[in-house]
Amino acid sequence: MTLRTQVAIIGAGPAGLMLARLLDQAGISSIVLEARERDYVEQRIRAGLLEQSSVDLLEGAGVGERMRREGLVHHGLHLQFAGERHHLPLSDLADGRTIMIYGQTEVVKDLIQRRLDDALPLHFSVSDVTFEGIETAGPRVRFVHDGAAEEIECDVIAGCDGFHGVCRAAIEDRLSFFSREYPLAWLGILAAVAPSCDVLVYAHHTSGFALLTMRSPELSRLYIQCSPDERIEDWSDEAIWEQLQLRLGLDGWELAEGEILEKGITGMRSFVCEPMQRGRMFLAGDAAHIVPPTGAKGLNLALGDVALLARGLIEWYSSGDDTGLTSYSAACAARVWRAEHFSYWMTSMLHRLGDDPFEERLQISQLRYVVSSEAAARTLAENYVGLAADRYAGSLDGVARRIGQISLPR
Ligand code: RFL
Ligand code: PHB
Repeated sequence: MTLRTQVAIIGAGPAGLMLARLLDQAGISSIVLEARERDYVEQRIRAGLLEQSSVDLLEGAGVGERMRREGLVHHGLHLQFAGERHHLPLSDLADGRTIMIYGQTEVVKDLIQRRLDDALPLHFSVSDVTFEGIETAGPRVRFVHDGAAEEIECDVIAGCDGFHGVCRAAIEDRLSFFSREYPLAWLGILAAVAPSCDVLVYAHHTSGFALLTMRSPELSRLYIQCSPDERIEDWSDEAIWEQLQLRLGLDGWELAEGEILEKGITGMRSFVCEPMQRGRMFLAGDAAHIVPPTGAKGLNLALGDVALLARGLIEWYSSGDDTGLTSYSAACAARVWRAEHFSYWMTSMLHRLGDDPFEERLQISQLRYVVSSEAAARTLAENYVGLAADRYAGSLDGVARRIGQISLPR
């Protein structure tokens, strides 16, 4: 069967679902195709920290009601190193901006529920997604759903299918890639225990990095640095708690333990592709870039991309002006590269990077600087809560000139 829509969206992660919602608000039609089942997409535990701009976007899109009720607003965080814990008052340092703890799983559930309540097309468990005519004004998407071959005729394809998706691969011969692998991974757990601290604790330790974060007043999320070649089966619950106690431990403070509900290991990489577009295919979120999780930027970047893409599409459909679309990639790149640098910097400052004591002394010196100099603390804070888009105005021109504006096939 041949279906017709304005925007075909590949992937029902936060990027694809949010784009679909923003377009629907503006009366632009879309069909969302997702490779996995609904349950899998809704249960996949990943990020948990939203910048203020992401919170504002969700609210503006009319899907922020549960987040407002259940999300935890934070004004600061703790940095811990050399047996000391220091508070960083993020909001005081960053123009009153706050962050919100609300799981990516919950963001995805809210967006899926809204899409289904609105009775708009969202197909789970699709396979064999392929493309035709990406560089023409009439691209097509072919896929298989419920055993039947289907086709979509559309104006634009939004590649929101994550790092391992098919969209970037379909245009990769014209893209440049920038990447870095780290010899690091995070072992993350979700535990049925009240968070032992009311703010996040980022801990530098000679045995490796640890992070205390949370999902709700009853659920803790905790991470420890491990090696990317380790297997989760080889980590007993006792061994995980032992490392968490060691790395997060502090005189006069206790880390409460609880049942481990979920555990997994995630490798770390930095990756950017440029440009994030070819012809009528636009990439957004993890399909176009990856950051190590230390800066908590992945989800926020994905939402930032689709806010720009939606704006470009709305302008184009309403007035024929394609400036927002042709400069989409350049506009994203400025924000993406800032987040790439911040995530790389946080990662390098906080993880055990080998056995070199020189490296460790440099890290401690940098951490001391961050907690003792207001200028250094402000640098961390304003990047962490998310720099306002207008801060990039100066650099945008340069990036646009370097990458060039990209024309749209007519
Ligand atoms: P997603 O969430 O990966 O969604 C992409 C969706 O596309 C589907 N898909 C396809 N659909 C149709 N056809 C195909 N051929 C398809 N191929 C794939 C996938 O099933 C999926 O549903 O990308 P999106 O929307 O760009 O969102 C990005 C965020 O998910 C990501 O940046 C963050 O979650 C990264 N990340 C973390 N970020 C943080 O800020 N803090 C964290 O603690 C954190 N933990 C994580 C993470 C990413 C992880 N991954 C990718 C392995 C933990 C993990 C395990
Ligand atoms: C999380 O809550 O899962 C989280 C928070 C901050 C990070 C990474 C992950 O830097």
